[in-house]
Amino acid sequence: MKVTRIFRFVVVVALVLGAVACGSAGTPAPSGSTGGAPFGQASCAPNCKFSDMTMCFPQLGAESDWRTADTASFRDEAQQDGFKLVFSDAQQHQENQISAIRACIQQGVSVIALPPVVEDGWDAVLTEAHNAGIPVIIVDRSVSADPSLYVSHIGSDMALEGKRAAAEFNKKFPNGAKILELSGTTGSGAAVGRAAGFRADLNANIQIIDSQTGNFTRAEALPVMQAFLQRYKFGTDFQGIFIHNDDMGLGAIEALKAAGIKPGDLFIVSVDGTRGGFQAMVDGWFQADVECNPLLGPQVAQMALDIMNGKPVDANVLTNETVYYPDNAAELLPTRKY
Ligand code: GYE
Repeated sequence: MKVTRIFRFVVVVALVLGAVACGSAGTPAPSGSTGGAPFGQASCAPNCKFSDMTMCFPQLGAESDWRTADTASFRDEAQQDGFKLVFSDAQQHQENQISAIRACIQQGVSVIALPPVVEDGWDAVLTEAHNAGIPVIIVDRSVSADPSLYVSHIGSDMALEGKRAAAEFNKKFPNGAKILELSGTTGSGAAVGRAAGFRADLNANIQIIDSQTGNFTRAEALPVMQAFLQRYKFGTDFQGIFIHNDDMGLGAIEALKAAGIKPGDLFIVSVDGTRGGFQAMVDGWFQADVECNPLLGPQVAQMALDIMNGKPVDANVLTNETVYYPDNAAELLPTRKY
């Protein structure tokens, strides 16, 4: 009896102390709570400066030139603005990203900017971040998790990129064709979106005879292209290839060259618009390169600061992009930043 009463007293005291501590420390109120500060608002709000910010950036890997430029964009921005960047490289493994996020939660970072390697499987760790009051911005690729678990997504419209690629094939082959697809990392927002957009807009007379992943890397695309060339006769069995990024395109070119295929023998459309992609257009291998901009650091940093200051932010911010062609690739190549 007595023990129960003491226990109750302890629980009540603990709850009151907890509430006071939360309030005074300025811990962000979970979204959906009534009357509290906007989710993610920091105790320095509304005057938080970049010097108050620690941004966790569990980068997904270093698989491509796009990724290298993306990493550099965040590092440069942190240096320029004077915020702390907690960087890690997950080497394309989701479990490494999850451990990195957990370490950031432990550390009590101000914000997490997450470029998710794949779309699924984030609910548990995003809930942990949410419960800890740490706002998450999903960067670059998308997640399938409930949108209430993160504040915003900043990145490219991957489906639109796929649609833009499809438009190039539709233009080139009005009477139909057979083509191959070299796809990005299985289950990644970038590959899923590009494949879906591509299929949605591709004319019915253009048939994708095979689609395999090259995991967005040059090294993995090479053997995939070699296997394609063994299985299908170029020109007769297929006339074009849709490639989900420039690095895989460069791997594919190596295999095509080795098989004696010449630039222009096949219609190739790639994605990213890296210097390597531009060079492939100059050399006649790519007939179009759909832009995907990796320089997301400045936008993400500004949004993170706005969240800390309790300012409202958009739930989805899409990057403005275009399509590049060989005709002015040589002229533009020296101006490319990645
Ligand atoms: O296209 C590719 C990279 O997620 C948009 O990932 C990004 C993609 C990009 O490896 O090169």
